[in-house]
Amino acid sequence: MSNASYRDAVFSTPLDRVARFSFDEQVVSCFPDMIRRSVPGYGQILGMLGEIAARHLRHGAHVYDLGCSLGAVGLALAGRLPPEAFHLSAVDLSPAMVERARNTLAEECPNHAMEVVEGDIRHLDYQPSGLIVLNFTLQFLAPEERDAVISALYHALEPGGILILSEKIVANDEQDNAWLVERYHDFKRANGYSELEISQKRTALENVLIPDTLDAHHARLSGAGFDRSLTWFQYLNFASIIAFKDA
Ligand code: GEK
Repeated sequence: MSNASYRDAVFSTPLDRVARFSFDEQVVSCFPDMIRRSVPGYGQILGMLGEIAARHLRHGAHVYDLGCSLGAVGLALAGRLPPEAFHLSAVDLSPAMVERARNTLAEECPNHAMEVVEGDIRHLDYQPSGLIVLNFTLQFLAPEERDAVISALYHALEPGGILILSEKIVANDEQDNAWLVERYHDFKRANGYSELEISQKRTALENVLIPDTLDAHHARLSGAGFDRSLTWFQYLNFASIIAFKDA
């Protein structure tokens, strides 16, 4: 498959029944365009990830990128850190994503040690790591499966290690949430999505992407053993959290 990237028109035709959203070939080919136009702050989070890693990562540490899609986290880290600074395992459940990520990382960063593994983050045998990134991935697991994954990641982290967790979130207050969702739809309109695309994607993601509140995320991290967690980024109903395991 070529590495060509297309504009996201996945939800631009009126379908009789809107399929559940899945990470298939059609989504993969337009993925970079889709995520940039539909996740507020996506580029800023990736850019800052390199800075955070440069500050926190023990030299030569192992890094996980869980739910790597096309390998953007690996690209961001390799763009900021030299090859000897870290080695990375990028994991994704979707074979189409894994194939593209593997090609991209090998082509763009041949000197960095970055492997791409097809696997399910719910059942991985995690190795000790200094940094684990879940960039908009936990949200696709069923809510009842999230505690066990976060707990496994806490145990995999070395003392002094950090977890970066970026997620679509829901506000505690219904009125606040409605405002955030409305402005999020404005954000998508401003980025060229039509009313039909916005409403069809919303339907497709129903029951596939169930967001937690920031409070629920922090409580889960604390319950898993993390010593401290803070929301370091928020743009509308999208946020990124850093969680620390003390040295
Ligand atoms: C980025 N982090 O560009 N195990 C492994 N992968 C999974 C699982 C699972 N159980 N469930 C879903 N995925 C990326 C963006 S996208 C976010 C992450 C989005 C994978 C799924 O195949 C998809 O590639 C990814 O998680 C979510 O920084 O599409 O909004």
